[in-house]
Amino acid sequence: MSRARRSRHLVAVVAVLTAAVLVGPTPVRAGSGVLDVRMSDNRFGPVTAVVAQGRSVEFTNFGRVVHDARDGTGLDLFATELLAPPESESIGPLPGAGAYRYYCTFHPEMVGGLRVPLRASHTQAAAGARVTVRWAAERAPAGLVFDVQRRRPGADHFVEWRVDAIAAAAVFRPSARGLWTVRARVREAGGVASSGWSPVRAIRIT
Ligand SMILES: [Cu+2]
Repeated sequence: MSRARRSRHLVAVVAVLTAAVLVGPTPVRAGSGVLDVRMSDNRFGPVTAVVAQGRSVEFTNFGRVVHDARDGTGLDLFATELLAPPESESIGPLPGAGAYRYYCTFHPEMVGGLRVPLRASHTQAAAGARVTVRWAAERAPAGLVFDVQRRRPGADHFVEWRVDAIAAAAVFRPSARGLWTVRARVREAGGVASSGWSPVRAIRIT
């Protein structure tokens, strides 16, 4: 290989690596693993699965016919290729805490859900203590925001805590004692398309 060719080759490699860093999926963190979802004829298994923040999901076709898995939230977060058995494809990580429904293009009865929970630095704390509540592994990607709601002890409804949030976490410092619950979702910035609400995270203040 001539020097000129080699340097062109190197430039191309650097360009590809840079593009991978800029647009590639967020790497799965060490020890976080990947959630496996099976496709069969015609269902996903498990139908509803809990996925930790920052984890990817791998769909594998164990059936006899082609399937895919496509985001049904309206946020267009993922869509696998058409997977013929025994192909598999990973998607994600999902942007943050929420409930994400998805479906197969070819089989209307083939629907599934992914639930990403919130995390809290403490599930129990003294009044006035700082509890870090984290609804995403990373800040909101371009075009998306987080909504976070909390429910006071004894209250029958949630109220807004963060709206249009870009940050992935916040410090919660409640003074009222009792059981607080927090939930979050991912929403289109300036729009109404959103994930469903995440499973609630309970924090007991003593
Ligand atoms: Cu299908």
